[in-house]
Amino acid sequence: MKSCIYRAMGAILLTLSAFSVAAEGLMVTNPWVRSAPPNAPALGVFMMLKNHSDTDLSVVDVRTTLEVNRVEMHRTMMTDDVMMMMPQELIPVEAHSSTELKPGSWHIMLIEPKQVPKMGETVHLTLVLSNGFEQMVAAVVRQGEKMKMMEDHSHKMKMD
Ligand SMILES: [Cu+2]
Repeated sequence: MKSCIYRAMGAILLTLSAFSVAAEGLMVTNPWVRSAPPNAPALGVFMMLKNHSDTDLSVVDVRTTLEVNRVEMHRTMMTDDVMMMMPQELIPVEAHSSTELKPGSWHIMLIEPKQVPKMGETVHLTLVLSNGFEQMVAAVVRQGEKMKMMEDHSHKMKMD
């Protein structure tokens, strides 16, 4: 009798975990890469990340099929009246919350692309999440708003 109940509970737990698989990732909307001249030293990638789960998540690593020197996660912040891009260990997306990667804020940076993709081309990225889930994102190259020329990433900051 007892084992029967346990078995039933086990079945319910299995069902629940099967359902939660769908919620392991983040909802990604409007991923895009800012178009850049062919000799650009770095490319900015932006998107909206939504976490509909009950668990705080974060992006802990980013890979791309584009040939680049490396991929970094950045946050542009105002320090002593100067806009600076600071490399980040992760991009947090709290439970039932969202984090927008946008110019002047959080963003992903593709450093030293061997070949800069053209307008309209797609860049494939993999977001590695804190729960081990890996999420594919296809970001289209398009023109950024003309604001914030300072955002165009001179990358003179210290990288350690
Ligand atoms: Cu940057």
